[in-house]
Amino acid sequence: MQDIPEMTEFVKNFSLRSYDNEGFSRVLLQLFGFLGHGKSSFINTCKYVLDDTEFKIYADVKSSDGGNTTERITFPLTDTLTLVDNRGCSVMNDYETGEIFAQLGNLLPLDRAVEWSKGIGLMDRIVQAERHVKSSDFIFPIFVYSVKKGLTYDEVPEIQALLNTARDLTGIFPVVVLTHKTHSNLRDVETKFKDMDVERIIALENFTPEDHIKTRGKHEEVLKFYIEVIKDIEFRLQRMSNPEEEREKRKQFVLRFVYDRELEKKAEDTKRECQREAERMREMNNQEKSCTLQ
Ligand SMILES: Nc1nc2c(ncn2[C@@H]2O[C@H](COP(=O)(O)OP(=O)(O)OP(=O)(O)O)[C@@H](O)[C@H]2O)c(=O)[nH]1
Ligand SMILES: [Mg+2]
Repeated sequence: MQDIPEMTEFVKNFSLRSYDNEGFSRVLLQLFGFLGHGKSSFINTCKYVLDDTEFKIYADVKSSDGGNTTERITFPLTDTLTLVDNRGCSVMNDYETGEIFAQLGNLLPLDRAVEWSKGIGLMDRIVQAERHVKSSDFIFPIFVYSVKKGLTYDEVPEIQALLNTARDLTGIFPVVVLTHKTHSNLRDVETKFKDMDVERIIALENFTPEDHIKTRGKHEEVLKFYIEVIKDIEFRLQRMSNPEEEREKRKQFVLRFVYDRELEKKAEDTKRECQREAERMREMNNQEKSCTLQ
């Protein structure tokens, strides 16, 4: 399939109804990643290519360094495919990763403001959201990373852990979308992601309000991305249990993740408290000794 109209038709006609899929009706292409790496711009790019009309801003794009998206917002592409702009995270820490996995596992409502909360608060929100979350959604993870930000060796283990957990949660190794492709870091960043065992990497220069001249190469790149994703969905669909069970598994996974993190945090707090206490005792002993000597 090489022809642009043919590829476009293939993507537009893709439907889960053609498969014996146990009740999945929609695919959520779940975008996740750090603040300001180009998730919203990628949505605008995907819509621009598939709709093939003039450039429109569907997802709000920030002119600064990010922190703009505060909700999980859905952007339907076709009857079957919907992009989800999840709230980005600034750093990897226990509480942000728990939140990311709850969003990624589709355990929090769509199209509502995201109020972040830690530990038990997040567990409550997951339970409360159950009424609003559809099991019939098939989850497909897409990690968006900006080449311009670069990637140091120190940052690799954190990202590797994030990608592995996303795979364990969804059953799919995330596709990695590298934005700002023309930046000189491309080779280096791409190699580091390949070394993390990422199977599918697409590098592109997003269409932006400043630059959205359509070229055949760019247009084809995005269509090829869609086709790769569809092939992955087909493969995975044949190996999944029913949607209810899948969602239950994701829920258990995230609740356990949050619970384990809370326990670890408590253990660390207790250890720190004991160390502080020991330090205080030592100081008191030293003071007593110096008083006795005087
Ligand atoms: N040149 C260029 N600019 C880009 C690209 N992708 C994003 N940008 C710009 O980078 C900035 C941040 O992009 P966003 O799409 O808002 O990033 P985001 O991940 O949605 O950010 P948050 O929602 O705030 O986390 C904007 O100014 C975009 O125009 C790209 O591939 N090339
Ligand atoms: Mg955004």
